[in-house]
Amino acid sequence: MSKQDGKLVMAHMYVAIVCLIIGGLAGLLQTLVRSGTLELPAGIGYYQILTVHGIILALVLTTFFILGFQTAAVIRTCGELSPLQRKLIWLGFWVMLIGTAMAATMVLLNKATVLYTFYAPLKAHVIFYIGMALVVVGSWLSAAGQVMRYAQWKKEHKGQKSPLLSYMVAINNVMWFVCSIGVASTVLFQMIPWSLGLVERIDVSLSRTLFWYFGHALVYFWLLPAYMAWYAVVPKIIGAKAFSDNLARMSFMLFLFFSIPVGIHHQLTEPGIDVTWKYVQVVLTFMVVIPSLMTAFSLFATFEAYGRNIGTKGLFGWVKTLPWSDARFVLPFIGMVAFIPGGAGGLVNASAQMNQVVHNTIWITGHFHLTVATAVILTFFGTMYWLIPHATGRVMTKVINKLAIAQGIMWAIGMSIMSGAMHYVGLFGAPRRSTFSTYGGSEIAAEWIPYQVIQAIGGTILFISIIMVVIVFIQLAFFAPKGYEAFPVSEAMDEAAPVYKFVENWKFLIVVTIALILVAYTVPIGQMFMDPPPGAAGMGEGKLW
Ligand code: HAS
Repeated sequence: MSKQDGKLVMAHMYVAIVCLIIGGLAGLLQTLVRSGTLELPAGIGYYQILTVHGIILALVLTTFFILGFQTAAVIRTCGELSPLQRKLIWLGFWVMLIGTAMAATMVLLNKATVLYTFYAPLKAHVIFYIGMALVVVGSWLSAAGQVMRYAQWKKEHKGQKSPLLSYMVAINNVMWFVCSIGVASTVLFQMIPWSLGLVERIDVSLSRTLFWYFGHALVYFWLLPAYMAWYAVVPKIIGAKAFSDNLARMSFMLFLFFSIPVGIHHQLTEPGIDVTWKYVQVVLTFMVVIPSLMTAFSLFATFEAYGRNIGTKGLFGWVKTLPWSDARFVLPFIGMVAFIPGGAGGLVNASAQMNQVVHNTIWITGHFHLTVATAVILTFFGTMYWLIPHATGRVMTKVINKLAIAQGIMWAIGMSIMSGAMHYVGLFGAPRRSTFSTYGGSEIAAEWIPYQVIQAIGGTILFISIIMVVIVFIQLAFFAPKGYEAFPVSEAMDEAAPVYKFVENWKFLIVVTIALILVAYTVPIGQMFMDPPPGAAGMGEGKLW
């Protein structure tokens, strides 16, 4: 990678690592406060810390890392950026950074304690909303730069199959453009006028629906870069070929179709949305599970085929052939394993009847700590461990590699303890998003306390793991020996097979995506305008339900 592109990628990584430190510290404080072991100093609220934790980790760290990684992936597979494309990505970076600074300032001043799901009825200072809007606009600019590079490649190689990684980046970005219109609309047309006092009331139901139209696709915006690494990078690291290029493209196409028209599965307990539309979106949610199952199949097939090719015997003999002493493999692998229970928990959440048991309990927090905070983030760490030396012209050493593996294992231990306790006690009704309380001496609430202590133990181990990530990062960025670390990209076993043309027919992809969104959302959103749910407009500001 050229020096100037290395700088561009690293700028994103620096922001991501700073976010990890701040957000991780906020997470540690939360588990300590929730378990009753720590009291925050006067003037700092539990929900303020929770807002910092959610926004900095779930929204800012992920977006910067993803856009940096995707930029590197497009450069690696399509070639150098044009000056215009590079400028667009830099512009996007700065706009996001300014937006983040504005939003963060308001949160620190306690003027935007609205959690990372910042829909109504919680209200923030207008500067917070403008800041978040800038983060979205900045991400559009950066994504546009990447998509332009992919389009340029397509133009220069008419009739040829595009590089898999760049195709995946294009899918993720198109999904991002379409879904972030939801959050942009609620911020621009509802939250900003409300926060400025231009309107007295806004429709809470509509605000939540527009947020979740964006919010569920957001989780796939996090997941797909991890899948990019699983499909296209990890096979190269183990010395294998990916199972199938066509299958990978097909799975990404299905994510584009089904990631967005499913947001109402976050609102299954809400009045004001007709049960028919909840049913439709639950069915679509089960459709979005299919590409994940295809991914699981493909990964097993890649690992097993490689092992058998080099002559291992027995049902699981191939497991021994995997590179267990290479952090670039071990961390994403732990992520894959975590995604099995994480995804299974998602199926529970999406099943309407079981959702009644787990909704708004700390089970949900357990679910997303397995999915985004383990499967995705461990894959991102594993990716960082070759991407940073690749961008800075250094190489991984044996000692750093060992530390990186230890970091991944610590993460797995800490998260199993914390997320396990969250899942378990969630089933006994322990609420999410609540600080330490005995609920007036309630016997049931007393049973939750030991599990909150277990969560704090897990959280502490995770924080130690974060310190290890920072050490590895600093080593790789500034002190590791100079050299050349490749950006690993694997070939597929069916490389020579003809590609299914429709997976790259963008008119077809966009028409199907929009048609499914219209089917899933036209009537429920229409009903909100024509027949607002009782009390929707009058829930008032500042209430936390
Ligand atoms: Fe979720 C809530 C349903 C996946 C994140 N989810 C959340 C929230 C977050 C989140 C952040 O239906 C909380 C939002 C909030 O603040 O309120 N989720 C699902 C479903 C899936 C799913 C059906 N979620 C994710 C992913 C996330 C994520 C991915 C982040 C990256 N989720 C829900 C629902 C709610 C929800 C409801 C709302 C609940 C409520 O009431 O509030 C599916 O996509 C999951 C499909 C995946 C699988 C697993 C396939 C397995 C694979 C592993 C391969 C591993 C291999 C390892 C091959 C079925 C791909 C090899 C191993 C060897 C041993 C060799």
